[in-house]
Amino acid sequence: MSRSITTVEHFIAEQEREHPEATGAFTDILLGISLAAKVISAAVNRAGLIDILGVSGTENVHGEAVQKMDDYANGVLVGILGRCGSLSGMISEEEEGFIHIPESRDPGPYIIAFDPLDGSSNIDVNISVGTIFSVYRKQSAGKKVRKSDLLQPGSAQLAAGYVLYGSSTMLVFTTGAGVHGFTLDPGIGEFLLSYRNMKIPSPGKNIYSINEAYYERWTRGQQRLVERFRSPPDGGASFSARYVGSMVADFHRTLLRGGIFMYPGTRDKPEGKLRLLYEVSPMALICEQAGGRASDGRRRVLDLEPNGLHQRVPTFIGSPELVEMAERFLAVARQSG
Ligand code: AHM
Ligand code: MG
Repeated sequence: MSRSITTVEHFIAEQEREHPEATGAFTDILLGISLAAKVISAAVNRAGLIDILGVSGTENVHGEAVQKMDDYANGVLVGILGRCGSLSGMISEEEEGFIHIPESRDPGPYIIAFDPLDGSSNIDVNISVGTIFSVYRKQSAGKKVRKSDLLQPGSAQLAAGYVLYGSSTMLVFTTGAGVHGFTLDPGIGEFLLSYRNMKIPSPGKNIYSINEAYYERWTRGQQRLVERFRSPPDGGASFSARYVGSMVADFHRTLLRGGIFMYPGTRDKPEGKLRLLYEVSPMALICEQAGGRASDGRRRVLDLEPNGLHQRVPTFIGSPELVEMAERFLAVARQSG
């Protein structure tokens, strides 16, 4: 074997050796996510067979209820992470309230927020989906989980990452010391280090990624920005558009190739669609760790103080110069009314 192989388990253990103050509790969470990702990946890969075995939400040929894939992914994460002993509780896109750890267990020092299967409607058409997660330290003392433990700004994240169930399954995460990517080798069932210290190209490819069908509902600043991408001034670089409609896939491309991914507010929904705690904040930490920028159009995403578990936020994320350009266009349009 000519090249050394590093599994995610090796990599996490190495990082722990470099940070002797680490308790191991945090490692349990990352290993739990890696296990859950493999279980969800196996299910996503078999999703097309549901038509043969039974339709989601109904019964399969064996008379067993078939769960929707996002409920299934949620159950896997809650089951595996709930048992890891390092968490005080969980926040999931699939559940309205905070998920408590069973009282029989001592609460751990961390809180995790996740979107179990983002873009899940894309599964029906065999397009990539993903899991997104974000880990915080519980701030208050004692067993009780307080609002201030749950609603922390993104800058307080200890770790963030995503799993992309694409043409291959990838786990990408940061613990605040760079962004690292692991590809699942389905033959041996291990995530192997495939990208160490990922950096977003800057300047990268001139790619803008947005659902342009909402053009008429955008603010004037947003319209002008996209008009500028479509018709650059004389001598200016031209742009391409790419939009999967699955944030993890659109973000992953942006991280590797550069460009800007946007989900802005519209005149009727100024807050946009994407959720701060478990979609935008984790991607913002990854993006900044890779040298990129993430904004709500006015402010740095990581500085936003959340006001609810499922709060939405307009999103501009990617190569720093393009995100700055978006902020400038929006500011100019605001000032000129
Ligand atoms: P979901 O959490 O309900 O799956 O919605 C989030 C997804 C993102 O993955 C994606 O960026 C966005 O919705 C696409 O929305 P739209 O269809 O409005 O472009
Ligand atoms: Mg989602």
